[in-house]
Amino acid sequence: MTIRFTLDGRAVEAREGETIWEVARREGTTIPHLCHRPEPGYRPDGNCRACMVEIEGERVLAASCIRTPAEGMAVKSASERARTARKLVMELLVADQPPRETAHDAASPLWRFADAQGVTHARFPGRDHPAAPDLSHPAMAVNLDACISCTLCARACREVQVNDVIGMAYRGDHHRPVFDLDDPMGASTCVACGECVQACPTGALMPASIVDRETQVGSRGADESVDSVCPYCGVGCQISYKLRDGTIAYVEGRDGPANESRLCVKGRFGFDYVASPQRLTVPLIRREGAPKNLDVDPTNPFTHFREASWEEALDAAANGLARIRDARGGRAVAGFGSAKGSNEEAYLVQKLIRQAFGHNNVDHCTRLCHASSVAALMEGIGSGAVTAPFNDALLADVIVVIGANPTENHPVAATYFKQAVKSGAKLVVMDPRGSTLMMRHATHRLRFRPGTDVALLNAMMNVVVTEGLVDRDYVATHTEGFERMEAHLAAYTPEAMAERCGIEAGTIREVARLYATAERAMIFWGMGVSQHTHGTDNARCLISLALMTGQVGRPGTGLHPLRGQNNVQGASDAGLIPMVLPDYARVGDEAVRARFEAAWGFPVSAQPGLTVTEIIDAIHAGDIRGLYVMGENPAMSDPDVVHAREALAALEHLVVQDIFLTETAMYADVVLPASAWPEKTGTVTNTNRQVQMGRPALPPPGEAREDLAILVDLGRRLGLPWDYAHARDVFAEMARVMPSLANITWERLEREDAVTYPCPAPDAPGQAVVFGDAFPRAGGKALFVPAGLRDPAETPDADFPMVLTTGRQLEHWHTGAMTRRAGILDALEPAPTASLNPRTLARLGLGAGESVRVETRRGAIVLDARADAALQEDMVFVPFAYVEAAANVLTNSAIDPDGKIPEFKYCAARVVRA
Ligand SMILES: Nc1nc2c(c(=O)[nH]1)N[C@H]1C(S)=C(S)[C@@H](COP(=O)(O)OP(=O)(O)OC[C@H]3O[C@@H](n4cnc5c(=O)[nH]c(N)nc54)[C@H](O)[C@@H]3O)O[C@H]1N2
Ligand SMILES: Nc1nc2c(c(=O)[nH]1)N[C@H]1C(S)=C(S)[C@@H](COP(=O)(O)OP(=O)(O)OC[C@H]3O[C@@H](n4cnc5c(=O)[nH]c(N)nc54)[C@H](O)[C@@H]3O)O[C@H]1N2
Ligand SMILES: [Mo]
Repeated sequence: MTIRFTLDGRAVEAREGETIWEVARREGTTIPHLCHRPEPGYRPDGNCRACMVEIEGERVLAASCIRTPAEGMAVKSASERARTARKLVMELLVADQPPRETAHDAASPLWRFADAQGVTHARFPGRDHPAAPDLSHPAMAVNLDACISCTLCARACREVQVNDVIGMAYRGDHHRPVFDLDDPMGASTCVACGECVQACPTGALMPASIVDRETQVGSRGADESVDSVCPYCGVGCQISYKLRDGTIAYVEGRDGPANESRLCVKGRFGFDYVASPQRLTVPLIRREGAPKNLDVDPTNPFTHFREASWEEALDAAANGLARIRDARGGRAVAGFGSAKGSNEEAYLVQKLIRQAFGHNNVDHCTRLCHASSVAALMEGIGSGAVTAPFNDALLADVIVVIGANPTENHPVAATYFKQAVKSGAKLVVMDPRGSTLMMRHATHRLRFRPGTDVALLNAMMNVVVTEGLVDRDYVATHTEGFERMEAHLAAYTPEAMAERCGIEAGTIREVARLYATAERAMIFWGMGVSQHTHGTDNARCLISLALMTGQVGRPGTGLHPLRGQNNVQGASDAGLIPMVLPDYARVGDEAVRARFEAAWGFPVSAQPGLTVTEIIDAIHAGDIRGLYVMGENPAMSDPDVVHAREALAALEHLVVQDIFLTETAMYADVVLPASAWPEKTGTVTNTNRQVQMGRPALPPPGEAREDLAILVDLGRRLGLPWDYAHARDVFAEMARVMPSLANITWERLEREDAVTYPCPAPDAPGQAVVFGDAFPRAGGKALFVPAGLRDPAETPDADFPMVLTTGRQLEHWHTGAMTRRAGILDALEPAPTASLNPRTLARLGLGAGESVRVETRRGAIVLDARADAALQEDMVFVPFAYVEAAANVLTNSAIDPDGKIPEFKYCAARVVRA
């Protein structure tokens, strides 16, 4: 229904629910606004009165941000009365501000609108209680003397990000935002997403990087603003880099399809790694005889390396690999590509190995990540990507989050889950660790035993079957193999599984019913599901559960493995996988090879290549002698990393292309200094299947070069006839060989910034929800694949009585290569910790903060104990970001037979006083 009314004498239309302010904006009429933010998720509040308009026949003026028009209404936004009233409001607000010359944000909306209305100073006296600055947080400066109590920060914190840290307190003149119980911001439970800073219209809340520490004078002004995408996680938040004097002064969220202007602490405050003094700025060649170990100081690599020209370094890099190929055959060389780079880079890395070495020994961190999920999804539904975007959680009645910790690892996706709960959705969190913030928002918390997902999920499916909750129509029309599944499930009653998974049968029944009977339910999962020797089985169960209840293919339903790296979806799509070519085309399939051979003009090997951990083993066996690593840090991220490091040291020739002298680069023969994400052009694909455009804001430092250019030069030196001059040339080739990119062109991405695949037409939006009609399997039907119980590869015993689980923290990225060189992030989490239940600590006679030694059959590390009451008593959790206590010294390299993913989430350990 549309409402017709007039705005300043012009006939205009409003959609149902649209406010006068929104219609005015759409019509190009500027109405000042301070307490209102047009971004999705912000509720208009109408408290600041900066947006008042006159409505014919009404005695008082109306706040246009909350007022919806009525049919036939005559609205005057520019009448004398409206303008005078708005100007008075500004004068009153300005009276209470620090003077313009010492404003905390001279470019704030408040000062911009004041200027536009000719308000430079106030005729009224100001408040006499200026607040002292709160500089307790490393990322944000709080200066409440500029606060106008508009409540935007509180709405940002409570309603948009749903972190519930900021509240409005006190009365009258003293009404102002407080953190928790009026704590200093830095001592509060703030997770530093910075949404409040982005929302604040006055400079009361500012990124600390752009206010002077002494005077608190600052400005959000920037010389230039460059639109790009965040380089951290798979959410794919759109950002703007705000540049000043050739550096990134601060970052803001943009209204992208995945993030709708939201960001997390890393995407907002984690960019100074780019400017780290430890950036690689010149090519390096290992000094003759320098030992291959970790005794290299990344601030001074010249003990082990010498500077080289690009010519010399590229020759050395290529010749070393070519020599091995010519002497021992191409299979003696392998490659690791990157999920932190662009699609175009990933595509060229896989092509480089396939074309220059004639085989498929090329893989990347997807192997350590969702390889098992993808194996199960390909087998079950014929496609490895998500069936629906995470934002659709807002449409779901029931949301299941299993083995994922999105408040820390996909924080912006988590905001949608939390918002859904606020508006009534049920949230089921299944995780052995109760410590995840997501648990706090859950309506159903299942803190089950680690490694028992199959037992729990089979029991849930048993309930679905035995209680008649199967969606028989859906099963009949969209699936196959259900009878076998039904028979298989008979043994897995909740009563029989309760002890194994540590969850009462009644709870299992309740959650199964909740999911099965929901109108719309979505499942999100992460590494807690995938990183097991039975990871593929875990994912098979999730797929079966969704299929038998018909919870796929409609809005608000679906299967969503939350993809991890910013471009792991894209790198996988691009074929950076040893058994498949771009778009998951099997190397073993003759027709597939024929198609690629025709497109590429070189023979493609029919033999699947080796995976990340298999390559490490093949190095130990002497079968692989040369390795090219672009943008990965296996010397920290691989399981049983001492074994992996020994392999790196044993190589005849290792080429590492990175932005830092990582632990992996320390073993290199040639180090190629590359471009960080804000220094390059390229596309990335996020967890929602949204292909997005990344743009450069800065040049690479020193002699460092764009990754793509390095790759092309390396390819040429290996004899490849490559003439790509720009990322768009590579993208064009990708679009020719990858059906998934149909109707997505470089020009379109430059124009639209993001397009979801699959996309039906050049001018149509992509398909957000897929498989409503059929699955991309022969016959169009999805397949049920039963999974039985299997123990983790190494279970606790008398010597190693505890379970070690590893994972992440909000502030750090994987191996710490980037975030431990990001000042604010490292200040927030400066040192390695082992989380233990306080009762476990007491049993060991230890206190929080004391040093512990965590040991497994592979090694030992020493680090500080952290108390975490929500951890099970026989578990220890260690994040893997810290080289001084590298969690992967401890982990087990046993792999899942299908996904070939290692068991990062479970091995036997003991913890002792250090
Ligand atoms: N801050 C930050 N964010 C990141 C990353 C990062 O390094 N730092 N990395 C990115 C990447 S690549 C990825 S893949 C994602 C990973 O994101 P997540 O999947 O959230 O990763 P994890 O924290 O490793 O593990 C998730 C959860 O699995 C639980 N878990 C452990 N064992 C089991 C089990 O046996 N069963 C079940 N069901 N759960 C279990 C853990 O308690 C943990 O809460 O994060 C991405 N985002
Ligand atoms: N114990 C344990 N181990 C794990 C996991 C776990 O849960 N527990 N999780 C696993 C998972 S899910 C993943 S995804 C892997 C991640 O494993 P990795 O991918 O090895 O980890 P990152 O630290 O992200 O490494 C990325 C590297 O790329 C570099 N880099 C960043 N940007 C660029 C660029 O633009 N160009 C170039 N050339 N280099 C760049 C960084 O400096 C860094 O060295 O770790 C796995 N390992
Ligand atoms: Mo990952």
